Amino acid sequence: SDLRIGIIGVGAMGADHAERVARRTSGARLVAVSDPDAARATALATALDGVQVIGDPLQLIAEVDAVIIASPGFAHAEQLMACLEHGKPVLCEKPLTMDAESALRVVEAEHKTGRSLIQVGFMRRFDPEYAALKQLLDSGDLGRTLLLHNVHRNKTVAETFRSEMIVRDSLVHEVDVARWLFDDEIARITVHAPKPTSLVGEGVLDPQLAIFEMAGGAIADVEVFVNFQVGYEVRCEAVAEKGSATIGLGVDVLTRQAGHWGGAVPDDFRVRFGPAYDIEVQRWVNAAASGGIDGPTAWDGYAAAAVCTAGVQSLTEGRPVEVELARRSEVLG
Ligand code: ISE
Repeated sequence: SDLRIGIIGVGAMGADHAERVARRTSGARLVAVSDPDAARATALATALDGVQVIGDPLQLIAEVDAVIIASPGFAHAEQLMACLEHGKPVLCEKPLTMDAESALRVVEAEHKTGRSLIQVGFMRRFDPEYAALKQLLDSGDLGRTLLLHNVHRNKTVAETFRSEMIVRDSLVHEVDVARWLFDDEIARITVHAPKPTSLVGEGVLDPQLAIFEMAGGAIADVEVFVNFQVGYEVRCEAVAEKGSATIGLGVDVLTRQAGHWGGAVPDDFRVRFGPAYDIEVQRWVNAAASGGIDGPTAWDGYAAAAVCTAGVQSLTEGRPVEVELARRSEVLG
């Protein structure tokens, strides 16, 4: 029988997942949603058949088979702990939690259950282009990977999206991409900020330019610019010993018309990464049906949080900051 899914937080991403689970995921049924904005939750539940609104997110966790957490990052720690207590598989949107310390507590609590219950929403690992890039780099055809150049731009973001959120909510994706593509930890991070665009609120450092120094000696650079105005763009070029590979060029449909050539730039990540989210959720549902996960782990969420904690410090102090990461073997035995 279908896995009964509950979603906590039905803002942009939660609503997108609700629609995905309700209409495009097999083996799963959306049965409940929870959101502090009751009107928003009710509107969504009414639009999708057979969905109950449960005010208290912790009660929702108790009542469903598996949970998707799409609430703001600051709410994740408590909700994740409740999922662990109830033994419920959970797909948690990034960031896992707000800082390294709270993320490590989640990893330790999961470890105590003896199960893998937490999957982190680093959906890029499921994007067909990123997956092909990973496969190419792992094949060894290009030799060892030396550098990554990344570009990450949003059209605009809400006013609440301050400098630290650019690190924790946007840059965190490249943190995971670098760890995953290099299969290595980030040892040191530097986050630079040029004089900000005039199109953001006072004090917001946008764009930012980050440098990740990997433990094994490779380097990744990242431009994050969340008020780019044009549209949503994510690109990654890997430079290896015998060649380079680039994804995210968005050259799907190239037109030539009226003296111009070009294509479209999507408005946001729900469009660009739509197929990745579909694959991510379907695979998670399949795994959750037998009580587990199939993707980035709580440890990956913790490692990314540790890098972002150092990243926020680098941004504030204007210097490179060493990443403090617990020893995996000590935490996970
Ligand atoms: C957003 O929160 C996301 O997670 C998107 O994937 C990211 O690209 C974007 O920059 C964030 O605003």
